[in-house]
Amino acid sequence: MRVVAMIMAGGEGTRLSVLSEKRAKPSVPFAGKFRIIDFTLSNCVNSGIFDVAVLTQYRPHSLNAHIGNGKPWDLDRANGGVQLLQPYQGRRDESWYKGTADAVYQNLNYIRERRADLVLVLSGDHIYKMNYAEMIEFHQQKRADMTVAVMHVPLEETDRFGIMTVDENQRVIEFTEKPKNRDKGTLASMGIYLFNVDTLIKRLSENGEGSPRIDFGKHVIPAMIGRDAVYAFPFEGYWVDVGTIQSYWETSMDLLNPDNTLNLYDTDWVIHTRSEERPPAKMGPQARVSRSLICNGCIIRGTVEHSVLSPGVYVSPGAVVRDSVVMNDTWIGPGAVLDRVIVDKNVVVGAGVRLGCGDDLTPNREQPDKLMTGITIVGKGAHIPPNIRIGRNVIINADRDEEDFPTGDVKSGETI
Ligand code: ADQ
Ligand code: ADP
Repeated sequence: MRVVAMIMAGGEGTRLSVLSEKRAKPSVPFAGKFRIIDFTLSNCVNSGIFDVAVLTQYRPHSLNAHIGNGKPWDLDRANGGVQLLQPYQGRRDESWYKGTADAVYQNLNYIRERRADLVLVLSGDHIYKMNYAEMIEFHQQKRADMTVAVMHVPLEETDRFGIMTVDENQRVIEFTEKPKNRDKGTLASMGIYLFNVDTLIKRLSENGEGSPRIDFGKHVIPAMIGRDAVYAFPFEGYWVDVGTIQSYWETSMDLLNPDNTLNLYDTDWVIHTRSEERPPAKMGPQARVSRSLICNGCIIRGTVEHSVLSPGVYVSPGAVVRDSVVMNDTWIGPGAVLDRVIVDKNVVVGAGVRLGCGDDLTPNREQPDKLMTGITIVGKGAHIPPNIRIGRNVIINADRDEEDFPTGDVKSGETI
């Protein structure tokens, strides 16, 4: 059986706000030294799948640089390996991927050339560990045309997922994409699909009246129910779609929970990444670090509590970093206090700055749907002048210079 994995990495990812303004969502840093897509890429190779395509379109630079020739994942192979598939750029309007199914459709030749028997469609934004070989075995036992991985989700979240009903054999009998009403049950699609290649080609190639093939969840899967043998493969374990600032922050904090089932230290299921050489993390004489992940190249002279620090972060004496995520090479000045903040790369936090302070939970005025729970975000390369107080649900845009900062404090809910 020849399996080709197609990783969807082309969504706009606007719900991650400034974190995905300059990079595709799958290349947003996560858990200190990784990027989100590392989990899916590692799952592929750990499951024995070495034929992997990554379908990109928006802001692909850091994703391209990160994946490169695929060496960190052992995907730098002459036969198979990893391929980045961009939409054909010649005539932008026509060739842009209109959705997930259209992205695969535009690359059917790649699938044919690889002589695939099975096509595994994956998303580049999910944090989980899964052995796809078990799903493939299930698919073959059921003699399925398509198998979708499923898990139960809380009832109040069913409107974010494809929700389905199955019979006693796990065959899907009903599928509703993002139902508005909560009467469809809680069995959710994880957006992971395994197709027999013939079924895939057939269903993507028919584009008659009333059967568009733009998205898998909206168009292709619902149209298959009843016509094709579609089965639901139950997954048990940790799985999150880190699509929003809230879920990004919660998933980062989950890593610090001693009961978390996403074990990054499992030597039987290593998550691979591309990383630079850095010296070991160094703790100064007054350093106090608890319940945190601290990467190589960090120098800690202050206090870090319940936080995730990427490589090269400097925490000055008297500074406090609490319930926060701080990305590469950010400098935190003496006496600065960070509380519930996500700080992108190469930020300078001036001495004495208070970031994320007070109890005011006014939603962000420009992005109220993304920031309303008290998390403040600092975009890549911003320089925050010393001694100012910045409230909650604030967005500081990337590359914001000290000179452009408003004088005085920044109130909760502002974007600057
Ligand atoms: P969503 O994640 O909302 O729901 P979608 O927006 O289609 O669905 O994105 C799926 C993945 O494809 C994401 O990783 C996204 O970045 C990527 N993607 C989107 N458009 C793309 C394009 N044009 N080119 C390449 N990649 C693209 C889906 C299913 C639901 C299911 C949830 C589980 O539709 O049924 O429950 O995933 O998270
Ligand atoms: P990230 O913030 O996602 O980590 P990096 O700073 O690592 O991004 O950049 C990733 C790669 O993309 C680097 O090789 C960088 O040179 C390249 N890059 C970034 N922005 C651009 C751009 N606008 N045009 C071309 N290459 C870029």
